Amino acid sequence: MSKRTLRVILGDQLSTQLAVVSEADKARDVFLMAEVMAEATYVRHHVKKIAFLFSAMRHYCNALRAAGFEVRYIKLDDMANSQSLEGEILRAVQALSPDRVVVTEPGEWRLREAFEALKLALAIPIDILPDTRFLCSHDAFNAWAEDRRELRMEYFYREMRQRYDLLMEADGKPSGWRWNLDAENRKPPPKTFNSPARPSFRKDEVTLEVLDLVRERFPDGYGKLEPFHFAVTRRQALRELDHFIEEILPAFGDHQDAMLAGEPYMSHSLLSAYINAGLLYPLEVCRRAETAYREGKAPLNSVEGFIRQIIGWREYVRGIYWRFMPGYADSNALNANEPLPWFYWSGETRMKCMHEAFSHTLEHAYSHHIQRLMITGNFALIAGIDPKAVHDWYLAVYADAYEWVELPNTIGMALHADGGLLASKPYAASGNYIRKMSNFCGGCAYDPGESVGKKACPFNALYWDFLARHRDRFSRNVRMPYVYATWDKMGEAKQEALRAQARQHISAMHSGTL
Ligand code: FAD
Ligand code: DLZ
Ligand code: SF4
Repeated sequence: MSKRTLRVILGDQLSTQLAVVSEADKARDVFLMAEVMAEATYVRHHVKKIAFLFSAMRHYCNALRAAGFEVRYIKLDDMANSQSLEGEILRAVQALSPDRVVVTEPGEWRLREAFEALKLALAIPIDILPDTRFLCSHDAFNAWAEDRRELRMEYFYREMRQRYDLLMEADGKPSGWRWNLDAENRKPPPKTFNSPARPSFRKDEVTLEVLDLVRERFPDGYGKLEPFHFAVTRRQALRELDHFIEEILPAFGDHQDAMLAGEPYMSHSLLSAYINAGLLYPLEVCRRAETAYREGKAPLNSVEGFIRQIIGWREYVRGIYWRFMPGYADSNALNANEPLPWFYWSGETRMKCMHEAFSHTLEHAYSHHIQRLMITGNFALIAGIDPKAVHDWYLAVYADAYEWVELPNTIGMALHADGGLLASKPYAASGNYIRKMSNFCGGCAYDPGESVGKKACPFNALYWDFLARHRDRFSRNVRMPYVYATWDKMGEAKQEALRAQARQHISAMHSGTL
């Protein structure tokens, strides 16, 4: 009897380039894919995220079958479904008697632990293969990080540019003679913004069935299920990529940090959910952007900024996650203990900037980076909200959220809870930053120019109170002395008024009236 391998594909591993697929033997091997409640409920996922993944999984299964592979696909409602991935692997092994199990390394620590434990429970070998979609392996990241006093993304990024020959010239210099054009990408929002319609895809029978399933099984799920515009196949995701490269990329850089009411996307790509689930490859996306630059179709500040997010930040946060887990998840360097206010889930707050970010999130399972970092993340940072609760929220509400990428962004970048391992300076900002970078304040119940009193913008007093609370830690930071000089110049009476105002904001936050 020839040997038979059970090949497991998780919901965010929908890539034919992975060895688990490319090395499969059509005549003997069998794939396993399973929709399970354990994955659908370990946080309160946005219902669009569940529907996107289930529909993409079912389409991927159909493509494998059409290519002649055998797939054991377990639907959420299948009677015998054990409702966990480990349970489904055990059931498949019993039913199919393979000689070994092969799985690509999962993107979350908890699942890798579970699969390691399975090795002991199974009488046959289980091989956990590296996830080769990433451009920097664990070994390569650890070699880079070893012996460095500080793990700064910028230096990691420059090495990645050279390794993958992206935006490099024949003389070995970076295109445009600069590695990083971020300074050109912080423009305030334009007075008029032309937002091109984004692609929307026809819902076929597979997607319609999944939408019915999600509606029925997750009636109290977070967020709005419809309208549902997501691409659910590689072909559709490639159309989304084409559209971004041709219509949006040229303006990506200029508007990267800007925010406008009613504009959830600005000039961002919306590609993260597809890249993370495996429908697009990070390198192909970067090469397409580089080609647009070489052909004169997109300026360097846009293309460099975009590529940096992918081969820089994306690979770097993944390296940080695996290097510092499992302890990283418990980081709370600033000793932040406030419970997450309910308005993160309901979206109901008088703060227009927060309300705007929450409504994009509820509606689209998306908000762009600056809203995640400088609005909802910044508020959680300066209000001192418990990092674990904030992490659970970010992991739940975005269609692109998996722990390997979400946790370092939340714990490290937004909350500074890792004590500055990832970001040298906390991303704390007052209402003035939000006023400058958005048009939100005009429609707000609060006034960004006021720091105390009834109309005082909550970001102002909370910002100063945050800096005062953590003076010992931050005053030593070379990038912070001017803010402490401003605080000192205020004098004691003003400082006390700001502290009292911050306490009022925190109690309004708890009572749901902020
Ligand atoms: P664009 O702005 O168009 O960027 C292009 C691509 O670069 C993205 O598709 C993404 O693949 C990559 N990228 C950009 N910034 C980052 C970053 N900081 N880290 C990793 N990749 C990046 N991103 C996720 O993919 N999943 C998450 O769960 C997630 N959680 C976040 C939580 C917080 C608190 C913060 C501050 C950021 C988080 N990010 C996360 C990073 C970033 O906000 C999203 O990748 C981005 O908003 C996705 O939208 P886009 O595809 O339009 O991105
Ligand atoms: C996020 C998710 C959801 C909602 N459901 C499933 C599922 O039913 N089956 C599955 O294989 N994967 C699912 N996923 C993705 C996994 O949670 C993901 O593979 C891990 O979080 C590791 O990144
Ligand atoms: Fe946000 Fe303050 Fe502006 Fe209101 S005034 S939108 S709370 S920054």
